[in-house]
Amino acid sequence: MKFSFSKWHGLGNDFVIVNALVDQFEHYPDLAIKICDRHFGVGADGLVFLLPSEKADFQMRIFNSDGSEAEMCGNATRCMARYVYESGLTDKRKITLETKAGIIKPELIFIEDVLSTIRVDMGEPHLKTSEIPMISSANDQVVHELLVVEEAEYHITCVSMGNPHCIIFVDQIDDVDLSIIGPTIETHPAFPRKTNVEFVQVLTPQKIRMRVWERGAGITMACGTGACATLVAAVLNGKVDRQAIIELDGGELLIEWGLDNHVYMSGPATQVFRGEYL
Ligand code: ZDP
Repeated sequence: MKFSFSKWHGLGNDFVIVNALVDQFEHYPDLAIKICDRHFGVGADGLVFLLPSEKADFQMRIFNSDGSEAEMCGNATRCMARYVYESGLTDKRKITLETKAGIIKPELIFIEDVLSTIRVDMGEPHLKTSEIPMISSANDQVVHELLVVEEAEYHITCVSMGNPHCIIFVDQIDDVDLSIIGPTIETHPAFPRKTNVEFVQVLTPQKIRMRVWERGAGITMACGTGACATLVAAVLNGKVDRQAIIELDGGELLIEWGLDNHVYMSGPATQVFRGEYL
C-alpha cells in the first residue's frame, strides 16, 4: 500500500505524520513498528495519525516505535498543529485536537506573520495514583517516595499528563546511565501500564535539565509531556517556580503551570521532509 507521509520533529523527538482523513490505514501498531525502524523504515520515535473527530477539529493518535499506543504526546501536538495549518486543512491558529488524554489545544503564535512558537494547552496534570496508574501502598499521591529497583533506591514523583511519568531528581544528571536504569523503572511492577522515566537536575528555580527514557521508545532527545510532568513534579517538591525552561537534549521548552491548573507548553515544530511510503 502506497501513501504519502511527512517527517517532523519537535526538538529532535521525531515523528512520521500520516493523513488518515485521506488514506485508510489498518494495523496501526504493525505500521508504526515498520515505519519507525531506523534501518528498514523511515525512522522515527513515533507514528502519528491525523483522523476526523466529532468532538474537536481533528483527532490525533500516536504509536511508539515499539507499536504501543500512547495516550498523549506533547511534541507531536505541536507538529500536528503546524501540519494541519500549513497544509490548508484549517485556517484556525488555535486548534482543538482529540487525544486519548482528552482535548488538547495547540495555538500557533505568529509575530509579524512569522511563526514564533506553538503554545499548547496540555490540560490538567493528574496526581492520584489510580490515575497515573501506579501501585503504591503509601499515599494517594506519589511525591518524593521511595522506590526500590534492583536494590537501588530512588525518590520518585509520579505525574500523569494523560500518559504516565516517573520523575527522579538528581544532583548530577550526567552521572545517570539512562539506558540501564530507564528500562528497569519503565517496566517496574509498580506501573501497570509501564511508565516514561525522567531524570532531572534543577539548575535554578527557573531552569531545569531533563533527560528521558520513554515508554515504548527508549531514549529520545525530548519529551513534551515529560517536560510538563517534570515542571509539575518540581513545583510539588518545592524546587522551582510555576514557570520554567526545561532543557532537553534536543533543545528547550517553556513550561507553565497556570493558576487554572492547566499546563502550557511552548516550543517549536519542524517539518524535515515529505515522501511516499511504498
Ligand atoms: O507515553 C508514552 O508512551 C510516550 N513514549 C509517548 C510519546 C511522548 C512524547 N515524547 C511527548 O513529547 O510527549 C511524544
